[in-house]
Amino acid sequence: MRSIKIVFLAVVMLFFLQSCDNKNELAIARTSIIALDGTGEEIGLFYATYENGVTSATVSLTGMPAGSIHAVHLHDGSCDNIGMHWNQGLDKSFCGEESMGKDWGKPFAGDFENIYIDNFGSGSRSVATNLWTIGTGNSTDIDGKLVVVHAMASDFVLECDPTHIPGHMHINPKIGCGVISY
Ligand SMILES: [Cu+2]
Repeated sequence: MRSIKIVFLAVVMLFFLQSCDNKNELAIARTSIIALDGTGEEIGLFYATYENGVTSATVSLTGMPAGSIHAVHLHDGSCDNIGMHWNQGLDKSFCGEESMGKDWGKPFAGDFENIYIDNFGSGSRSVATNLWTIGTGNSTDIDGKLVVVHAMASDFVLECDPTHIPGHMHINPKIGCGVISY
């Protein structure tokens, strides 16, 4: 009887330990992206999953001018008061950093990509990276960060050129924002 109890306890503990190790558990984060022109219109969606150390994020935009290109970055702050580019709280360039074994090629950890809009006013782009996490609570966690859509494209190649002055501000109006929620 005593040995059965011990075996039972061991099994319970094993389950408990497994549930504590959520590294391989799927985490999902999302937000709708709202126009910043005061209409409150939804102009897009952000959806991301985090599993086995990799975050796969998709941003889709609708109702945009045909043929336009829009930079999307993660920012700190709130949609009423958008802060700087989210950079894992680090004061360094991510141009030379690796993501998924390849060059990240963008100055900030939170630089998403440019989204190309088709003739119907829609466009989407997906990014998979091991630079972001969801629900880990550490500096790489994108939960609570902002998805910001800009009026124009970002030239990530130029921004990573060694002759480019770091920290120099690019005038690219913000047209949409959403708070990533896990
Ligand atoms: Cu931005």
